[in-house]
Amino acid sequence: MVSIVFQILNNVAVITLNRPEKFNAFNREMALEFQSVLDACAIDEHIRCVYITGAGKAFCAGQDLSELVGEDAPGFEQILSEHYNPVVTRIRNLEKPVVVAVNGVAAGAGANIALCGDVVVAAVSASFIQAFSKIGLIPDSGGTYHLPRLIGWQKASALMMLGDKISATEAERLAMIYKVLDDENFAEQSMKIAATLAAMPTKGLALTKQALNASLTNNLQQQLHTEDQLQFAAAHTEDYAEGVASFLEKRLPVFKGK
Ligand code: LHQ
Repeated sequence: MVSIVFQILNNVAVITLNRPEKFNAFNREMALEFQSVLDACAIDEHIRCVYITGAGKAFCAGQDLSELVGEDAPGFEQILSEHYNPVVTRIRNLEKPVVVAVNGVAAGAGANIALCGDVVVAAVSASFIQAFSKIGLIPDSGGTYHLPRLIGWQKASALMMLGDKISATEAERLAMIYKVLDDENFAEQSMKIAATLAAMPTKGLALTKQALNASLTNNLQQQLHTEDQLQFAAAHTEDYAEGVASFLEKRLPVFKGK
């Protein structure tokens, strides 16, 4: 692995985008390595939360623009279908919570991949920019799907067209992200959130994620039906039994992610 650092700390998989000299911009290698570590997270049952961050100053500057020129440049169709779309799909379909810790600037596809997280936090000095319009492209990596749903049509439309860089504080105010955290102990504080999630009922969280995904396209009746089915599945997990037992026995629960 060259462009991604992959570590497992207790039950948290830490994925670090690791091309700091390029602000962690995506080249083909990084996109393929990212997919392969997300696949590893999906099948390893010891991993109960995934934490994604960037090495160095930036979170991710989107597509490495220097990869787009020259004879070996990948085609646009290849870039979306083989690089970004599989990453977005994997994060949204992963049956585990994904924390995205935006440690610095998140631009273009980097900004929109950040928005795929289940819990997105940012360092106070971080920023977000829908950089696409500045080079004549349209927002991709699920941005046109997630951003208007997160912050409303008008704000999304203006940010995508104007390409304004917004601060992490503004992103929090707009409800684009969950929370801003201090720069000083950002890694530690954001990892604490991941550790909390990793000790929770993993299957219940995965079913919650599934319900939220379905809600993006369901009507109310369909969603109530989805909740019926997913709640039934949650009620058959060991962690549900432990949750109720520990409450009645007035003790702390020990969830196993089963
Ligand atoms: C970079 C990059 C970068 C290479 C910073 N590439 N080197 C989908 C469909 C198909 C094809 C196209 O792409 C896509 C998806 C996309 O993501 S399109 C959008 C691509 N991204 C951008 O257009 C963002 C370009 N970068 C910027 O606007 C700025 O660099 C940001 C706002 C990210 C950071 O600005 P500053 O803090 O002022 O830093 P900087 O501009 O000085 O950059 C630092 C270094 O990182 C610099 O290298 P150098 O060797 O000069 O120090 C940049 O060249 C390099 N870098 N982004 N995307």
